[in-house]
Formats: sequence, structure tokens, C-alpha cells
Amino acid sequence: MAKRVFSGVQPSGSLTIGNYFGALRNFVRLQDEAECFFCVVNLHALTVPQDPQELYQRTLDVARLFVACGIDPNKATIFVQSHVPAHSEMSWLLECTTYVGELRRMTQYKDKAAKREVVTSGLFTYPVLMAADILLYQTDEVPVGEDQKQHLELARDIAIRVNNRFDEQIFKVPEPYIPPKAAGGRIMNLQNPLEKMSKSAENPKGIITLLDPPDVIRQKIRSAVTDSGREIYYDEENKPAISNLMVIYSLCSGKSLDEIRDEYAGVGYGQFKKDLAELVVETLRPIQARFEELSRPGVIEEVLAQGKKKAEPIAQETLKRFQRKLGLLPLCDS
Ligand code: AQP
Repeated sequence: MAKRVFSGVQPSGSLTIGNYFGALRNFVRLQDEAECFFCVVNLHALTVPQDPQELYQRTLDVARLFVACGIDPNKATIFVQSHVPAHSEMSWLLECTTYVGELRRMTQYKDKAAKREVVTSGLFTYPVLMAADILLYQTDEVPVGEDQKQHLELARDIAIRVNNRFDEQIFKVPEPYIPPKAAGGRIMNLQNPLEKMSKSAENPKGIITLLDPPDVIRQKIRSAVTDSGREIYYDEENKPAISNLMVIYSLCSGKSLDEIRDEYAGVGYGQFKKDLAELVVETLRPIQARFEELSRPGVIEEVLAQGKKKAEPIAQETLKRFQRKLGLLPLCDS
């Protein structure tokens, strides 16, 4: 049987090239070799305040971008998290098997909580909802960027704990698929190369979104910070800004980091940035064109309705099985 793949993306902002290279591009590759479930995780986005109209629109836009980036709804199941209530139900059951100490160790929680005055309990328990998303589908592999590694380890720990408790496999123990940093696993912010490029970043100059117009992309790359010196070579520690731009160049062009270093020996940052901007524009051009086509009313809504139909029975089966194991009384007709 083909392996099963699950991954999700939050509609918490306009998707960035970090989301694309770290996650979406691998989703496209995996759809030909696995049974794939790709979810717009709108419940996760609620862990921080969202404008309702924007959340609604972004949920549709993330689904459109899935397809625009090359995910084929005839090969992979694309759906919205809140359309399958089993995610919320499973999350509660797993919260009751997860320790507060485990959640306190999550670095993403610590980072996000440190930036806010008010922290919701949803932000704290977010990794449990993510575990529920993954475990409901008996997932073999989860393609994610490096920032999600710790959450995935927690999902594995929860699955192992539940399986051990009942001495049988209630959940498959999922494996992560995380590209190395130089292959897109962690694209950094253009204004602060020590920080991850995040779609919810406060300063839009530091991120390139998949829907940025060409001139905006050119401007953002032109004003990207660089390191001292004018040589172009990959050195994450001493030249984090240029190393990040080289990774983006490599991912857009297919050239290795060594080839790029040789090509730009003695050329300087200005020309390198100009060429990089054109490469990014050309990489995003077909995605943006396809996105426009998918904006016709009803098109993506139909994809999502079909996706829910395929996802829900699988999620329900796992949920029911776990509920029975826990001693929850079933309805007499279920
Ligand atoms: N900078 C990045 N480089 C590589 N991969 C990345 N991902 C996110 N940022 C980068 C990967 O994209 C997928 C979807 O992410 P998510 O929506 O679940 O949330 P996130 O990881 O918190 O992504 P953001 O963009 O940073 O969102 P906000 O700003 O809302 O927190 C994941 O596989 C992630 O690893």
C-alpha cells in the first residue's frame, strides 16, 4: 500500500517563499508517490487574533495556492481543518494524554508568547491539535519545514504513549520529512537573516509572498540586508544574509551553492541581487497566473467539498476507535 502523507498550512497571512520551499514544493513531489492529505489548518490560525473576514479569504487563498503551486486535487486530498470536526474532538482527547511540561518546552510557543501581551491557552496547546491532525490519518510521513520538527517529535511521543498504554497500535507513529536548511528547510527573513521568514512577520519588507507583484519582489530583494565584504559564498555562521539569498537562488535556479559562488566570483552583491530578483519573479510567475484562474467563484469551494468527503471517514474511523478504547460510551446506533 502507498504510504500516507499529511501536512497542514495555517491561513495566518499570505504564504511566503519559505512556506513554498520548506513545505509546498515537497507536497507537489510527494503526490505522485503517496496518498496525500493537505489541509488548510484554519483552527490553528485562531491561536492568535485574526480578522474574521481576512481569515475567511485567506482560507480560500491558501487552498488556491496549494493548487496553483502544483497540487492536483485528483491526486491529493485538499481540505479545510474546521470542515472535519474530528480534529477538534481528537485534540481534546490527546490533551488529556499530554503533559504540561512537554508543552512548556516548545520553542515556537516560547517565541510567539514572548511577542504578545495576552497569550491564549490555544497557543499553548497548539502542538496537540497538530498531533491530532496527523494521527487521525494514520500518517506515515509529514513534510514540514525545520521549525515544525519539535512539534512532530511531540506527535510521535503522544502516539507511542497511547499505543503503549493500550498495548496495540491505535496510531501510526509518523516520520518527519524535513529538507536540510540549504535545500529550503529554513528560509530566513530578508531584513533579519537570524530570524525565520514568517508569513505573519510585522515588517513586510523581510518576506516575499507568493503573490507579491514583480516590482515589489525586486524592491524587497534590492533592500535585503547583506553581510560585510562583497564576496559571495555560503557561510551560514559568518555570512547569514548572503547564505540565505544563495539558498533562494539555488532553489529557484537548480544550481548548486558552489556553482553560484563560482559564477559570481568578483561580481559583487548588486548584480547578484538583480539576477536573484528576476529568478524569483520567474519562479512565481506561473503560480500567480494559475492563482488568478482559480479565483473564479465556486472552483476552489468544490475542491474543498470533495476533499472533506474523502478526509472525514478516515478521521472518524480513528476517532471512534480511540473513543472506544478510552471507555467513552458510544451512541447505541454507532
Ligand atoms: N521560513 C521557512 N522556511 C522553510 N519552511 C517554512 N515553513 C514556515 N516558514 C518556513 C513551513 O511552512 C509550513 C506551513 O507553516 P504553518 O502555516 O503551519 O506555520 P508556521 O510554521 O508557523 O509558518 P509561518 O509562515 O511562520 O506562519 P506564522 O507566521 O503564522 O507563524 C510548515 O511546514 C512550516 O515548517
